[in-house]
Amino acid sequence: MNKYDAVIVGAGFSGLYMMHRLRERGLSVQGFEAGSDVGGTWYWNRYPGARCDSESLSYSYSFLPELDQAWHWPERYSEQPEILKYINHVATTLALREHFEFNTRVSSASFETTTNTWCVGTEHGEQLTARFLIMATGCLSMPNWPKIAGIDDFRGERFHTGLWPHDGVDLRGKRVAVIGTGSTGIQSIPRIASQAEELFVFQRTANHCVPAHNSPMDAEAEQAYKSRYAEMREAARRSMSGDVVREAYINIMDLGDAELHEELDRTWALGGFYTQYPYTDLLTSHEANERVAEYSCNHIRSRVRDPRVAELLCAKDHPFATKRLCADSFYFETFNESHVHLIDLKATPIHAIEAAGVRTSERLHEVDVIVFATGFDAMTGALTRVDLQGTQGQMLREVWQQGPVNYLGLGVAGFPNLFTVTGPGSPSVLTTMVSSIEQHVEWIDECMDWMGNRGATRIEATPDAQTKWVDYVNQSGNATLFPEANSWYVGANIPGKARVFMPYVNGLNIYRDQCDAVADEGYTGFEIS
Ligand code: NA7
Repeated sequence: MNKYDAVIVGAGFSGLYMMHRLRERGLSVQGFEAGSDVGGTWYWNRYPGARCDSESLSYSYSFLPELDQAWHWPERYSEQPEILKYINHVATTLALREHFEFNTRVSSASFETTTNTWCVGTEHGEQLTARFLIMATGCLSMPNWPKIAGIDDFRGERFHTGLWPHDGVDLRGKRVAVIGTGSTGIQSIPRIASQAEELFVFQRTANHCVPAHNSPMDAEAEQAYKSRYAEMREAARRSMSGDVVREAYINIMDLGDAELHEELDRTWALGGFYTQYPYTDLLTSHEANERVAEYSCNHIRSRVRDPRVAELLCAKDHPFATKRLCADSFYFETFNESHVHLIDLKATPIHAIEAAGVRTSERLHEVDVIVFATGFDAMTGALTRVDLQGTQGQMLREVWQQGPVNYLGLGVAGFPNLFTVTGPGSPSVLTTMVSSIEQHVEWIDECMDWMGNRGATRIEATPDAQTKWVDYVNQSGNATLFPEANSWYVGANIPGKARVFMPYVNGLNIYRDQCDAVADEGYTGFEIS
């Protein structure tokens, strides 16, 4: 059986950087990736309109300053092919591909207490051992196919946005159903509408949405950013959001109606997360939140001609930004087109999928194609699908049945030498992902280096540190409005999943300091031997 210092699972932004760091220190590392090439999220999500909702100049690695200067991002927010091109370039330049085995899922891993190593198995039956197992498997990588009766009876074609065919799908002249109106639905629906002969959008819950205001990259702004890149990167590292936006400096409840309106006009004109980050009380005060939600709905009402449709598109069942805020590019205007129909599943739920289309309580909608924009088993799905077995033979999926537990979002008691990159209990999805990924990868690498220098072979979160961390993460989350929404943040999109608010809400800056303090104090909360 081949023996390695580490196994890395996943070749997205996380796995590639992890591989680079460990290889740079001369460790022997084997990577596995389910896809046929690198890219992770940006490899799989090739649906029409797939675009990052963090700005291009900040959504990239910060450890390649020369590439920062040389790389040109054509748009303010990058489309999937541009990001994949960047990741491919990095993988080629740093010669990372050769350390990964592609088209290969890791299916099992069990910890051997006698040797302090992980025995890792793949779906192809390979077995190998490694001192460390690093799960760089992403937060949104396990597609969710809803359990709708008759789904296999459908005669037409069906696609999940997160598993979109590499050579695209020709929707011209077709009658298309899109099920789901989260970020993915909202990005893809305008593009699909531009091709389809007829489009039926099946909406279960209207989502809060802000304009993206994507545009070609402004040459002057790009130059100005590049001239201060190092400073921008440092500011991002020290921020709550992992991005260079001004944060938490306005209290909504301190503003009168006219002032607030003017303020929201300003942030709506900037678009994207600029509409969320400036406000201190947006996610803690119902009253503040409702004022913003009302402004947002009025924005929608001004863009959609049919008042009945406009009302259906206004999110009313959860506070603003407590589900992942969606960034739209002409989403609402799409419903002004005569071939686009909005079906309100609250009024007329889907009963079944039949050979000819989607049957709601009202009627059969005959279609040629069904697009499932139904999201992911987020944050835990990619970890619990692997048979990860700890020191007592326990499976991670059993340990996490009532919700994920871990320490710092990095390590799990009973699973020594296992690290999760951007695991639940870390800031991850509430930040610009690449910033959080880099923080985790660097922390893990430094920890492994520290252990190596001391001849330590085993590190494990203590149950006590884990309990305290989980309580702290839960309490912090519960002090906000986030848990009120039936979002993937709380696992509500997956039937039977425990309802726990999973991300860490206090910001990347505070989190980073906490992780650094743990390391500086000799990895308190971990047992090292
Ligand atoms: P999301 O945000 O989880 O959205 C999934 C959508 O699919 C959402 O509107 C769901 O409605 C809907 N859905 C899920 N299951 C069903 C069933 N059974 N019937 C009808 N509608 C359903 O996933 P996305 O892919 O859009 O975005 C995921 C993240 O990727 C995003 O937040 C960004 O961070 C990138 P619901 O709201 O649950 O009622």
